[in-house]
Amino acid sequence: MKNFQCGRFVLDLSRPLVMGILNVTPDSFSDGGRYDCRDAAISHACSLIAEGADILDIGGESTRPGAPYVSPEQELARVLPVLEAVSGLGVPVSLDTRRASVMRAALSAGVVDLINDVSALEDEGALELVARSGAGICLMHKQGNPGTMQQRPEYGDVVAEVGDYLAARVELCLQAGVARKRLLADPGFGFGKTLVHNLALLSGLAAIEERAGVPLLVGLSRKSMLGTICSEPNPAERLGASVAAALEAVHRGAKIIRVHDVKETRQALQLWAALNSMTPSAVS
Ligand code: 7PM
Repeated sequence: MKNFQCGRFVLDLSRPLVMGILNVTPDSFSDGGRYDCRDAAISHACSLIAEGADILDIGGESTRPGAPYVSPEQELARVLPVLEAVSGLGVPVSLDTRRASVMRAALSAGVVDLINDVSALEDEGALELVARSGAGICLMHKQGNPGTMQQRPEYGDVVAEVGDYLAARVELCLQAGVARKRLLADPGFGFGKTLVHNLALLSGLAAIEERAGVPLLVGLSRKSMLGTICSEPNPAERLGASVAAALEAVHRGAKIIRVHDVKETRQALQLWAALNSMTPSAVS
């Protein structure tokens, strides 16, 4: 049985887990400012938990191309009150940040269990800092930087390159003293990838997990690749595609799915688990 250790929690990865997205950025692309104040964020957190979220992911800096600059002070001022309020709800709390200073403040306040970093702890000092904590770590791949990364993404073999990068980041963490059971890897759908790259990564998830040597967390929820495939410009109208993508990711080996729509994703996973628990003869 595979366990993932993060902060105060040990999570059993023998069934897929759902990470619920709680954005506290007023400019975030699909929750468009609805949860930018503390009380609204807390009530959203409670609904996500009631819907069955296994982890809450909280971020204060939008990584959307062209998003306005958020200073480290602003980012911390947004996320810290929410982290403090939700860290007592009985569910592991993940902090989506790229900044070592934000990580340091949240870790020393004792209000986060998992650091979810779209730049895989590349910020100066981040690796050492998080290694010394007991927090879990999600290492994500991206090519380029949020402002420009979708302009001209280029790869030779995208599955091999993403796998190699994640394996190298995992190795650095291990060398810094992080136990393997504290690590997750994420191919970073949409972060410097074309539709063709994203589809290759989804089909290649098993190879990426094998190369990274740690369980995979995957985020496809409402992403623009789904909008492209389904001709749906509005992210909030991509629920069907998001649920289908989550199922496919789990089928290909993802252990944690990062989603906006917890209830619907859980239902689909429950149905899928029931079908897969039957023997072929029982199904027919
Ligand atoms: C604007 C553009 C707002 C993009 C939000 C996003 C991931 C993540 C994000 C992911 C992990 C989103 C992204 N995506 N962390 N943070 N994996 N680990 O679509 O795919 O939610 S932000």
